[in-house]
Amino acid sequence: LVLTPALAYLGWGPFEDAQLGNTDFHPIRLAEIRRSTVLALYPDLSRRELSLPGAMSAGDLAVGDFALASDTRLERVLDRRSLLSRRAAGHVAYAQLIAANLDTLFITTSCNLDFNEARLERYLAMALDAGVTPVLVLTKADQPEDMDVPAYTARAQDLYAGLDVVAMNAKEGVQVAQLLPWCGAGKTVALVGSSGVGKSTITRVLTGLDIATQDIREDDAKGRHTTTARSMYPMLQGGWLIDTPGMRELALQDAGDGIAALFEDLEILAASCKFSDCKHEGEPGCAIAAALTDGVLDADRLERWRKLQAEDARNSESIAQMRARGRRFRKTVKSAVKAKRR
Ligand SMILES: Nc1nc2c(ncn2[C@@H]2O[C@H](COP(=O)(O)OP(=O)(O)OP(=O)(O)O)[C@@H](O)[C@H]2O)c(=O)[nH]1
Ligand SMILES: [Mg+2]
Ligand SMILES: [Zn+2]
Repeated sequence: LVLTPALAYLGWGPFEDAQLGNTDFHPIRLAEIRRSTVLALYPDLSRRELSLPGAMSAGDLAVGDFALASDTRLERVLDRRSLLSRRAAGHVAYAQLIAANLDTLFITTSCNLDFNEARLERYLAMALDAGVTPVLVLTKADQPEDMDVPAYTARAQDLYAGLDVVAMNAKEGVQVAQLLPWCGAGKTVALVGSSGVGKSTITRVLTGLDIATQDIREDDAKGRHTTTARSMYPMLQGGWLIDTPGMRELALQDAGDGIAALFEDLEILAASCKFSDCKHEGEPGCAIAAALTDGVLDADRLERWRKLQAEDARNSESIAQMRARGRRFRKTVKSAVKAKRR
């Protein structure tokens, strides 16, 4: 298989080409994951609903995945360039896949009560962990609450050195056009954020499609979860856009690298504490404590870093434990079967 213009249009590149041996299957991209089927885009731009092979479940797949398929069935998912995932809600610890093969993540929040540093840092850590460029999109700049838009922008920029922050009224096409530098042929971007912040409003502008949006509740500025599935759409200017349902919470897992990247300045600072295992809880020679005293470190940000680290460690550990439990269980079954044979 060789890269063709039609395949390049889907976002297919040399990374995908290199994974193909001789195959008679069609190269495709997943536009939607359903309960037990997927919606696939073919290079001729036809969309087909495909069944899954027995060994594959919808939970193993992400919108944006590149894959090989027959006319009716998905056959093989290719290695991903990037993958966003979170810890799924509920008791059983498992990773929920959000989107694959992204270049950029539009982390969306409004200039109102939705703006929350701790939550935005979770999205940022998730993106950085996956090697995806984060862009912070501030919507409802036409109706800011409690402070002016430059103040929201400044707070957003303080989250991460060099972070691109774009403020807009998402209902105005010319303002949404500020996002075009991250869009265009061959690019894939996704929108994430709380319900009601305007993800689908932005999607309508960038795709020209009539996607459902809905007013938010007056009393608490919260949305109504209008979008219910993650879907990938072609953008007017080229490239692909993934709209996602609003998330109530984002629990991280195995995102240690992303957290370290987001708080790199604190990691560097902590490395110069006197004790290499310094917990920054009053030990002598603590560089973090010194920075707090000097006023160069924000106590709230330090607290958020520690909370995020602790949570990630807890969640990642329980997954490792679960895997270990699974291995022990399989071993027990195996030896029981062996004993029976004997
Ligand atoms: N004034 C104003 N209204 C906006 C803006 N962005 C979105 N809205 C409105 O906010 C409401 C919610 O927008 P949606 O695009 O449906 O929000 P969403 O993020 O897709 O929400 P979910 O699908 O529930 O996750 C709609 O009534 C939009 O018209 C904005 O920048 N300014
Ligand atoms: Mg929506
Ligand atoms: Zn210390």
